[in-house]
Amino acid sequence: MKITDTSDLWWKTAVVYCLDVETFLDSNGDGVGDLQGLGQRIDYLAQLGVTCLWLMPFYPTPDRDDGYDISDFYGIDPRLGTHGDLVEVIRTARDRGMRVIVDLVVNHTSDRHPWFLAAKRSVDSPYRDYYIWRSDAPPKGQKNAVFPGQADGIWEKDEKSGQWYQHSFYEHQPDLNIANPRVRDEIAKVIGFWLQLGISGFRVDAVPFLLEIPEGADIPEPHDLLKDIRRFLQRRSSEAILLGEVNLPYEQQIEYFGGESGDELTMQFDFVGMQALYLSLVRRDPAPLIEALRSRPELGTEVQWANFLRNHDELTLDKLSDAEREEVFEAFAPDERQRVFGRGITRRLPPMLEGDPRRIRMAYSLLFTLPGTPVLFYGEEIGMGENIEIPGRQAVRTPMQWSDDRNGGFSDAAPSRLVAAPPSDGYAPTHVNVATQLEDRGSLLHFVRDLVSRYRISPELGWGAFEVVEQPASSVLVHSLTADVGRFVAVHNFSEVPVETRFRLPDEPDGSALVDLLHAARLPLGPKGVVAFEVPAFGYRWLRVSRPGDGRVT
Ligand code: TEU
Repeated sequence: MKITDTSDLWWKTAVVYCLDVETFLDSNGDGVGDLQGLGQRIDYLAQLGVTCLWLMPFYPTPDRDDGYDISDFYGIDPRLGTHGDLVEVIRTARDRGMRVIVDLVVNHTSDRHPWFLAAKRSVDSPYRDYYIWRSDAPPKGQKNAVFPGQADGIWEKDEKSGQWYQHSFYEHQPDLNIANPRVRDEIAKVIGFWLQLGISGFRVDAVPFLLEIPEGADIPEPHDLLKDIRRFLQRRSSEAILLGEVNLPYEQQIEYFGGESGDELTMQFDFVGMQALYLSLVRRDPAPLIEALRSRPELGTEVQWANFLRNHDELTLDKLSDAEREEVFEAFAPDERQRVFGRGITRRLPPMLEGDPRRIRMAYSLLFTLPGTPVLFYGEEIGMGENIEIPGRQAVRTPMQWSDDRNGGFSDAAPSRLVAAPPSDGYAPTHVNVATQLEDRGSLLHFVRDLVSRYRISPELGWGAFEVVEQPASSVLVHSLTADVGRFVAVHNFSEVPVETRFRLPDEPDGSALVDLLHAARLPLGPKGVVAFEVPAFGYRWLRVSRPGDGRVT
């Protein structure tokens, strides 16, 4: 047995699926999705090939930030069910080979959280220092809140004490003071609680904000706090992970992995690569993505990138230059209503690509072949669109579309009682739904399933060393991932023009061939490892190097 047994690091080759319980399936007809509903769809997710469910916040909440404003870290929102229902979900998922991770939102609480209520009641309350206060008015030109236009600065006055509390996000989300050791103990207890219920880790919300230490606080290096959290997590559960939301440039992300020692976040979303990918899609040119991937730091064995095309927030373009952002806006969000915060797009992928199945499939093929672990947002597998009638980030948070029945099979409630209205355009449930696509072998759902199953038997994708393979076609990206199990070569044409690609894999032994994993085909490598073929408009190929006698059948 090797010291790093790859099967321990399950998350290096996981297929993560993010969903919000309230928009997945409503089992009791009140218009709100619930845990029992989710329980009924675990088999659907298993059949899709998902190996890790990420549940967005399901805690008690005044619901002014879609559940990211939490009023009890240990509870379950009563609209969604009970702890018993959650345990059933976790257990059923585990039985079908799926782990569950949950959101850990400890940068802030809701202003309805009992800690904040107590903190406001008296400056002498033991909970006062759970939050961050200043006694004088914040200076003009202060730091802006994360949601421009929705919060004015990051300080809000508490009328009773005349002091100001810090909130990085909405005014109703006071920031917790992580410099206070009692707050750190609370966070550890929350982690311990959910682990004990059987979850396999956390998606950690807004990590850089969490590590922001109030001015003048007497505290060691903030990253030591993250290291403490990680140590605690691993003591309680060796398989558990921290998947961090760190929307920062690559150089800074390295610090959140814990640098060389890799002892902070286990995984981080690749926001930079995601944004470059959109610029590449707009330009029909892989160059921006190639540049990002080349500058993406190589990681040690025990950490990982999480790749995604869309998440529940706006498609942020904040890491692009102003001109590049404008370019993506013009192509993918021509209508002002499709933009938010001056930096992001409130749409899902298929409408941005004008519903062109070739482009949509090419984008998902890319997602699954990028070095790392893919993360899907619910509904991506069937090509759901957004509801443009709903302003802001909520537009992409509409109910899962199960069938062409009323409410898309999501709920029996009157449409007016639904937690969110499905789109009524060409992406309405009558046109886009699971039931219809299950019956159609040529559907996007079956396509994504095929990608998932191929991803799962190609550990090179999660483990391999990345390399861009040189070839002459400028609209084509050929990249390879090499691991001890073998070598994977992916080919993607970003343009509508079919083009010939020709490349060399000089180090492969004589008699090697490329096996096409998506279509039954075998391309022998010529002398010096040369191979050439035509890539169709927006085409993609998944190729595995088959070496003489390597014994692999797939
Ligand atoms: O988002 C935190 C965060 O920093 C986001 O603002 C994200 O980086 C940004 O949208 C990209 O431009 C998390 C959740 O994902 C979000 O839904 C919550 O509203 C937010 O925390 C506050 O809890």
